[in-house]
Amino acid sequence: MENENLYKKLSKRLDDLEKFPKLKQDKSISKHLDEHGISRRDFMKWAGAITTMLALPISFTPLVAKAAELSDRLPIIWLHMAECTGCSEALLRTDAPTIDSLIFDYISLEYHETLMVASGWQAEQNLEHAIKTYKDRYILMVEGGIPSGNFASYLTVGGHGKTGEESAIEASNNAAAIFAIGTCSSYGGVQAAIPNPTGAVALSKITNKTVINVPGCPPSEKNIVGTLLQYILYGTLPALDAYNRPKWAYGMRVHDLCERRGHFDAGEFVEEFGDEGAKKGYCLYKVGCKGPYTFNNCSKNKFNSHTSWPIQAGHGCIGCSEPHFWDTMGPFEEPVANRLYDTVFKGLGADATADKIGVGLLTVTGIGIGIHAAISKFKNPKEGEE
Ligand code: FSX
Ligand code: SF4
Ligand code: F3S
Repeated sequence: MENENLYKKLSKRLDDLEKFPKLKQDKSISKHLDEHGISRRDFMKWAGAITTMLALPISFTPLVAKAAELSDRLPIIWLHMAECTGCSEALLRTDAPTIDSLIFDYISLEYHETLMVASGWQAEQNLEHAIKTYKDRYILMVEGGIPSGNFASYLTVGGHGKTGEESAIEASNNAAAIFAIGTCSSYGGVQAAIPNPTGAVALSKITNKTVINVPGCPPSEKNIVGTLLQYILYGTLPALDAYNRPKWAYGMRVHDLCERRGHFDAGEFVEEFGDEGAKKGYCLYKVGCKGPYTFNNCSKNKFNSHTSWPIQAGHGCIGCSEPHFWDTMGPFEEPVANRLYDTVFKGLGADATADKIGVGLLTVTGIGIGIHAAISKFKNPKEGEE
């Protein structure tokens, strides 16, 4: 019954959205995909996978497909701040176009500095025009940390000499929904690492509006497109965790669904890169894996059309979707447990007892989860509908 009501509610939302004019495309998504050799069947299969990823019943697949179909009704403005453009690359640079990247092609991207043809004055004008025309209707996606305050001029773009901070504030003020794409925009990222010479901050620090964080350096294409489709479907914010990350994507730790987890539980570890354990695919904890402290769905979704992900490739997770990971998760190829034991969890043990790690670390990560859950409870949860 609950699902039936939700189904009706989402259908109604999509019907309303359908009444808005198409912003740019004069073709349907089926045609767009067809031109790239993707069949309707593949598209529905993809929609089914997204439905499951968004924690919706599989019977909602047609709705998710329709949401993708209607993704050209919502204008999107994508701003680049201080970063490496890896977030855009994650979405676009695959050897063959994926459905996720094709959706990105299909949406009405009004402004995207690295993809648009315009440059110079024309580019500035396009941004101003898009903000004015679609005021309070557009989705703002921002990639990169934002040099701010006295350091704002470190990011100055265009002939008008606007700082990134000014552009981001203006674009945020007029947006219907705001997504911080990537760890830099979500928390400051590598720019904000100590000593943070450009005063880089997260997008959420320069606006009072709610920012949905989609961290990862870079985030997976699935988490970017999933967040967009979730918004198209509901028209509201998703349920968020303590760091404003959508719970459907960042609700579990990398460690929880890791393919090497059996080895962790059995106490089978890679002792150094290239050893016998590495060849056998043992757990990477002792060579620095931060999967037990990192909330993200990489172990389930992987990257590049489900091809691989850091741990499958043989390196530990470096905690790239956690706040301040450059400062807190390093050194990347050493276990963090020593520091945790010696500081926060004084005296509980040390990594010198790493052979008993299964038990020892589980206690620590158990506490970690407890803390995470506690923060989520204390903070106003800003629950949306799931
Ligand atoms: Fe790079 Fe995006 Fe990392 Fe940051 O990604 S992949 S530095 S999250 O802002 O371009
Ligand atoms: Fe996987 Fe890392 Fe956990 Fe080992 S410590 S099971 S490699 S996430
Ligand atoms: Fe990042 Fe770790 Fe996933 S390093 S990509 S959160 S496996």
